[in-house]
Amino acid sequence: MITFAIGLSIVLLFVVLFLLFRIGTLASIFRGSSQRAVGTTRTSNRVNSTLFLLFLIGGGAAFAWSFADSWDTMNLPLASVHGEWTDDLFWTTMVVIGIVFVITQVLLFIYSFKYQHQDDKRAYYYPHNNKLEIVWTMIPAVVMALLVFGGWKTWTKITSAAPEDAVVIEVMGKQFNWMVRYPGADGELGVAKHTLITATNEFGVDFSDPAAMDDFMPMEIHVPKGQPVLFKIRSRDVIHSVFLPHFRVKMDAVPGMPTKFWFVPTKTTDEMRSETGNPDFKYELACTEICGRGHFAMRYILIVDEPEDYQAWLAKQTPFAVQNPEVAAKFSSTSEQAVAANKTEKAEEVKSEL
Ligand SMILES: [Cu+2]
Repeated sequence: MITFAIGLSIVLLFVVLFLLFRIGTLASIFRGSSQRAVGTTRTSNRVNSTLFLLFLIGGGAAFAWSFADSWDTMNLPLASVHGEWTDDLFWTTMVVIGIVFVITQVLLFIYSFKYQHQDDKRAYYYPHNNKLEIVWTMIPAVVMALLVFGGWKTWTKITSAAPEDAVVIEVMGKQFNWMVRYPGADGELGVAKHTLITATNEFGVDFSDPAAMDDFMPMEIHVPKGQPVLFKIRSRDVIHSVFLPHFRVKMDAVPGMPTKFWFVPTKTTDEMRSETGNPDFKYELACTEICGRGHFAMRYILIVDEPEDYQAWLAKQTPFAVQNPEVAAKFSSTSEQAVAANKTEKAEEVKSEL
């Protein structure tokens, strides 16, 4: 509140100063002292044009500093195959638009300074030039078309269908954590419905589906190095977004609309630890959609193993149906209608808890 009050007083102070300046100018015009008015304009011209120049220098320095300062956090070491394609695309686009940005901004501010009003100078009247119009329309059009075409090609490659042998993992976002389900030995995720969600059966897995019986939900994601991994993404409530910055993976988790993303990890967690020199390094799955007040807490650890370590980890996992036999049992013992009624009740409970 105090900050707001201070901010408001500063704004009001500026408004008062501006009005005083305006009144001074108007008064001098009414008094008929045109010389004074011109004098004021000349001063304000000089002040403004100098400010333009200072803004160019100050803004340029701040721009360069912010780039240099956050370089390491912006450019995380890369750990996936398709990440190279997206990085190439990103940097090509960045260089092209960066060059244009710098040239246009420098010219804009320098010209504003150089061609400020001077009593003895007249602007050169130059209304039209077809050749010039064609050149500055064609060049950006061609460059933009090439960038868009390159982007489209990369996007098509990245979003193509996942290979048959991809490791399938379901990632579900909810307020406020990620939940992860593996298909188990059969390689097939059991059917899940949001109407079946309960406090225990958080995924809403339908355990009358045989494929669901070996599904397991680990506390960390493990994936094998060098093999394609397919994320099947869902959301239980609002829009979340799956973000694995080292793998350049980003895909929204949308309620009612399953999405997917596949990638091939190229560096194990251990390799990344020695590359970064950080013995505590861990790949992280974050939520990159502001999804509510617990958004910041949506963190899940992902570990890239050598394929044999991954197999060893897989062998140690216990299916959910084995860990929670009472949940799975309800699906076989109760009639379907009773189950459905029970579920709706429980789903309501879960909702009110949220
Ligand atoms: Cu979220």
